Amino acid sequence: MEEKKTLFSAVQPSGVMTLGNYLGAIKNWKSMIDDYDCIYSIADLHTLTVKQVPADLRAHTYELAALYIACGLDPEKCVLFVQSHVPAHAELTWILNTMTYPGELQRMTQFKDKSLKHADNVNMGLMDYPVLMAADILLYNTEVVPVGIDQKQHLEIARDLAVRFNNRYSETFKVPEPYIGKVGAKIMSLQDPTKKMSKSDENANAFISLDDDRDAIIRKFRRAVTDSDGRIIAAEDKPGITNLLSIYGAVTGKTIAEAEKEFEGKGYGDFKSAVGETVADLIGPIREEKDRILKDKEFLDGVFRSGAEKAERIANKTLAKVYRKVGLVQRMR
Ligand code: ATP
Ligand code: LTN
Repeated sequence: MEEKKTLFSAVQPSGVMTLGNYLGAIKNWKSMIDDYDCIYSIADLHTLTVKQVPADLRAHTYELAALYIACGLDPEKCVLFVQSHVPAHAELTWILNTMTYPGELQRMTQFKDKSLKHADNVNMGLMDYPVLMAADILLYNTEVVPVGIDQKQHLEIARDLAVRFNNRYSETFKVPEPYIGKVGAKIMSLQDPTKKMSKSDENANAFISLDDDRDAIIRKFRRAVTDSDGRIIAAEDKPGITNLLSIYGAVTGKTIAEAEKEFEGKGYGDFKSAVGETVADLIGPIREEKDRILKDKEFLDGVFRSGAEKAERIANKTLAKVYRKVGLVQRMR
């Protein structure tokens, strides 16, 4: 049998996932499980780059795991683990840090945005975020990384570091490719459709959380900021309507053109309600399943344990190879 390619991705447990995270990332992950060796992580070390309430971080980690499984990521069919449970991630980050230049990290859009947003806590970890992400990916000989469009720049760093290491020490890492879905790669805020929908937005009306109930979802869509032109078409000067059309398309599998046709002649009110209903139908069952799984902490701890064991086996092999190549003396057992 032909060997499957390895796929790696992760989400930070920085809050409850949004519709943006789902449509931009997780939805694609499920459909790739049969075709790739899939490794999905909960990037808790990344989350520490902005201030966290410790108890909330712990709760969000279990929540995200339950959500992964509720979204169809069967832990029997993929490796599902918590990043901090596999020390090799932090260890490879150190080695990669010695070959990364501050300028490469300072020009990252996310670093600039988050530095402004968290001006009281611009720490080394925030700047080093893409190097830890590169370590995540490179430890597993990953070939494909499904992410939303906002992560493309970070993936470039991972590629550059892989090539740099290979050139300096001989072929070691595979050079990973991003996989960015055709629809839903960038879902915008419902309150400011020129900004991406983000789970850390201080205005809860700006995002749909996968924890929102039916009423909240429909209310948020009814309040979504649009324009006053009245036509339901996608256009550059109509970011609000365009965003709603692409959400509708991503959820139903219809193209934007098909969605435009469906709502031709309808008013914005009806259109917004229809999008809200469709999204509520999608999220309701996922939320219920997540809540059911979340009650069983023992099950989740078991998933974490076996996930970390499987991940560690691959990661430690890569790390040992890296340590050897850079000239560190092997520890005797
Ligand atoms: P935070 O608000 O804490 O920065 P976030 O909501 O941006 O977090 P991440 O955990 O950084 O979410 O991202 C998880 C995945 O979801 C990534 O693959 C990212 O590209 C994708 N993603 C995040 N926001 C969107 C969005 N609005 N549309 C599409 N994909 C998104
Ligand atoms: N930075 C990513 C989360 C993440 C990730 C990764 C994604 C951490 N490590 C490795 C892909 C591969 C984000 O989506 N904000």
